[in-house]
Amino acid sequence: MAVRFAIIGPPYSGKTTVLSAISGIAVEELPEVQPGSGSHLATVRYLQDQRLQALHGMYNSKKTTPVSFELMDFAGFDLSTASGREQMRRQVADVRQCDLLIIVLRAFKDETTPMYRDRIDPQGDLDELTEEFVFADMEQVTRRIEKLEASIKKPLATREQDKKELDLLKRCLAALEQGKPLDQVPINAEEMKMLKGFTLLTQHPLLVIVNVGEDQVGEVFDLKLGPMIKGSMVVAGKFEQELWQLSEEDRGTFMSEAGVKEMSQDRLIQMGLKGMGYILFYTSGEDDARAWLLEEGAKAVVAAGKIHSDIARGFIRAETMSFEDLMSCGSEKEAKAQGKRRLEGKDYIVKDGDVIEFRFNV
Ligand SMILES: Nc1nc2c(ncn2[C@@H]2O[C@H](COP(=O)(O)OP(=O)(O)OP(=O)(O)O)[C@@H](O)[C@H]2O)c(=O)[nH]1
Ligand SMILES: [Mg+2]
Repeated sequence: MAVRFAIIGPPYSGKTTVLSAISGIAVEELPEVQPGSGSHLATVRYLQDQRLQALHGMYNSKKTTPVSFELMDFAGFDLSTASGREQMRRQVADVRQCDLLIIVLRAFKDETTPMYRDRIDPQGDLDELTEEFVFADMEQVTRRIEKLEASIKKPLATREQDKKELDLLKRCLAALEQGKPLDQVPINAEEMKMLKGFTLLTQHPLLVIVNVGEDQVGEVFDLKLGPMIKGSMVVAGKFEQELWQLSEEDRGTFMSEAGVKEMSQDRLIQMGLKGMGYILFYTSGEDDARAWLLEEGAKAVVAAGKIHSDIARGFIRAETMSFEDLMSCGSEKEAKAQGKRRLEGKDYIVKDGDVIEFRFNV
């Protein structure tokens, strides 16, 4: 399944606008998940990948294939009413299935857009939401603890395993009660597997986007993010959404006038990859310059398998250059001449930005 980002936050914070600003897809064209639900699922192609663009330029490839991600935009979480909380509960099951959660907070001022809780308060909105996540996880963990406590009293075959799980969950609950994210709880590999099935919200990497108006670009938002949040960025959602409709040249003019240095797609994806523990490697040639997504720490043979299972099966070697070496040499030929192209085996740990040609035999 594709890697999926959830876009969540209070009502009217500009989640759908930000989705459009990140993906370049106009709001009217966003596909709805369930008609009338107000949630959308869009595919964002990482077109602003600068390394990929540079490879395309160097190899003069006929095409480029960026990595893509799914962005799932949810209806606003209204924690101020019972029905809103109920609606949030229903949506949380889908949020849990996402790989990365992006919280969009409103900082823009606009009289025509209703204000959640009659205020514009990004810090307050963030604290409310993260607290709610901790509660939701505590509830889930507590339910399971109760079940396990009952079951270990019985002479079941699963008793030893249940005891281990109970011990783990009690430690997790204690951390949650102190508002600590679970990545601060010492958890071994076996326990990690047990915990995975719960898809707890606070175990997801969380990022924050502060959605500002054009007039607020450059303003500093000194948010207290807390230990749960992996990173934050300011995005002028509505402004950037409109930029996609312009020619490249006009876009540049508008951006410098507003003081917007870069489009947000690149920064968000970089931050997201880091938060999730993914890297990118590349394959490049006359036909196609292509980016591939890989788990950090994965071996060359695993990278080969991302392209095709045959390449992994018949793996001989991975001819590897770092992106920086390749660029500083100016061409693949020169990189080879300078000994910058390494012959790596199956167990080589692929690095972010490696440009690889796999040799295989099937
Ligand atoms: N002025 C201004 N308006 C914005 C900005 N971002 C969003 N809006 C407006 O705010 C309104 C709500 O934006 P949406 O993107 O639909 O907000 P949302 O968070 O998806 O809303 P729900 O899904 O209903 O919770 C729209 O009319 C947007 O045009 C902004 O940066 N500046
Ligand atoms: Mg929306």
